[in-house]
Amino acid sequence: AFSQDKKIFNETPAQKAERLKWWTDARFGMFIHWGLYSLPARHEWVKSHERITDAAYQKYFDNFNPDEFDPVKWAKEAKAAGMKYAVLTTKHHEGFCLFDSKYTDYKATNTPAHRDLVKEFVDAFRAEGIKIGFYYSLLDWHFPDYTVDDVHPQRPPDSLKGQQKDDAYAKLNKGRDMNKYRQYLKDQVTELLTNYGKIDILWLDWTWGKDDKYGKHSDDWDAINLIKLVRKLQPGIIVNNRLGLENEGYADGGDFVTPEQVKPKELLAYKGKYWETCQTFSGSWGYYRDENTWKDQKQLLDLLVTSTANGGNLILNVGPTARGEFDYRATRALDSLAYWMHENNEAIHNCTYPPDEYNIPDSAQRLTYNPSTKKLYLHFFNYPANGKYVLPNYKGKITYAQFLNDDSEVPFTVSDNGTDLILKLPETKPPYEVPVVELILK
Ligand code: H79
Repeated sequence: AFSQDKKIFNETPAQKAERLKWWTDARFGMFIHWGLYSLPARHEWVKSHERITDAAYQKYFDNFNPDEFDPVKWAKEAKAAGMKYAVLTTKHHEGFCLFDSKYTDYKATNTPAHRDLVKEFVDAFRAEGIKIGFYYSLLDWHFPDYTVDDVHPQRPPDSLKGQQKDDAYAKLNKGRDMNKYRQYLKDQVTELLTNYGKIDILWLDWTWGKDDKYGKHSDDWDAINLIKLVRKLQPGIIVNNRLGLENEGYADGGDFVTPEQVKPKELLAYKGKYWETCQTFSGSWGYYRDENTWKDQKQLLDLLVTSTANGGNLILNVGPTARGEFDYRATRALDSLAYWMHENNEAIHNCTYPPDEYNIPDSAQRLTYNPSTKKLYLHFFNYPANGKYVLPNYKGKITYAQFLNDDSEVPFTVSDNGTDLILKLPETKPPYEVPVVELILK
């Protein structure tokens, strides 16, 4: 065991709770992965997966021409779905910058797009009242001084082992100077946190596990000085936990943990922490044309409601096309959430898990709770047969029950044992997924 009590900042738990309040209230955000990888349209890691050279990747830069890019449309779709913040990839692992950086030519302004796309994103989302987040990749597969590691497109062949492998890395990295990359990181983060007004979230991605020999660690980013710089430039900002500082024993090296692409069941483990699960519609983050297995509305609602019911956030990803649009599958999925959130957003926003006395043993359903209004929301993922639903030990705890979508009454009676309540729902399930019953507490 190592101590987790080293501190970088002087902030009390109450001060942290206050700084993160809008975010814990929000519960639901949009991730946007957009870059040159939208052109090959087969995963944002394509350059690494297929070990593509800079020369071979150049065609995507030369042909990046998002003629349908309209972030006002994106922002309206996010807002309709009940998303309160949005995090855009200003630079992903491929190294391409959507913003106009002084420190590189590898940026949108030098492509046929000819514009600072980050600026247009910020203006459009801010106008809709959506909080602004920047994703910035710590990895960089374009910057010449960034050393080759075990996911770099130029890594040695997997067949090499032991000394041969070490020699191959040494040869590849001769003359590469990570000091130059560390400076670039700080310069670009400074640009992002200086030139676009108030930035609400910084999402840095990612750092290897402690013992990964051919990976990068917090020192490779000069992580402590980097996060100090971030908080100095934007004192109210919220930063994720992927600088590797938790491994070094710093509890405040990031504000929240980031379970990526985990199943709803696994989210129970994070209750009591600040957390956000990041999830895709289909598996890939970048636009993937031929990937056809998409989560349906009920699976997406399971992620959203289970997150809220365990005191965490969901950030759901869209990978816009190379033309700059959400494709029809993404739009259809967002519309399905907008439909549900239009009726049921009160059971998500400003909600968390209820006090223990309201827990139910039925793990098929979910309970969310608004501590300010003291309202309890019962989400039916598995509709009870004959509409009869038992709430064990609930006698005397609630005064009234109704469907949240239409305020129609849900009558209840006390069970024969004298301690439980029995809700009398319609015998057949209402014609939409995940109906919510609002329980008015005594
Ligand atoms: O941008 C998307 C992906 O391209 C990128 N992150 C999302 C948001 C990504 N894909 N794979 N990875 C990152 C590998 C990293 C896995 C991690 Fe971890 C899981 C980083 C932190 C948790 C492995 C385990 C490294 C540290 C702990």
